[in-house]
Amino acid sequence: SIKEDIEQILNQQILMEFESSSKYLAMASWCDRNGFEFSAGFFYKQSDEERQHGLKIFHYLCDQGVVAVTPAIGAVQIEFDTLRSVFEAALEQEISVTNAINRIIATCRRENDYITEEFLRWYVKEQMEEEFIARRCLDLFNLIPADDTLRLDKELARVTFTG
Ligand code: OFO
Repeated sequence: SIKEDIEQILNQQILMEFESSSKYLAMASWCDRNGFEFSAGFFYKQSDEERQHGLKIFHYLCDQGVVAVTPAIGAVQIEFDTLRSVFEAALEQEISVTNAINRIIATCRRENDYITEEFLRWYVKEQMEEEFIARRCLDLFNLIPADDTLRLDKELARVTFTG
C-alpha cells in the first residue's frame, strides 16, 4: 500500500483539481453573463474535465485501500475585469497545478513510489496540453483589438477546439 505522505499529497491534489473545477465554473458563469458564449462553453468543459482529474486520483486512492478525502471547496473568485483577465487567471491556475504535480512526482521518487509516479504521468501530459492552450488563448489577446470582443470570443473557440 502507498505511504502516508503520498496519500496526503494525493488528497491535497484531489482538492486542488476540484478547486480548479470550481474556479472554471465561475469563469464559465462570468463569460456566460457577459455575452462570451464560446469562452463560456470552453470553461464549462474545463470545469467538467477538472472534476474528472480529481476523481481519477480519488479512485486511485480507493483502489490502494486508503481514504480518499471528499474535498471541501471554499469560495472562488466570481468577478473579473475583462475577458483577458479570465484567461490570465486560467493560465495561472494551470501553472500552479503543473507545479503541484511536479512536486508530487519528486516526492514519489524520494519514497521510491514508482507506481504512483507512473499513474501521474498522464497528468504531466495533460498539463502540457492545458498550458499550451491557455498560452495560445492569451496570444490572441495581443493579436485582436480588445474592443472586438465578439471576434475574440469566436477566435478563442477555435484555439480551444470548442467552436
Ligand atoms: Fe489542468 O488541472 Fe487538472 O490536471
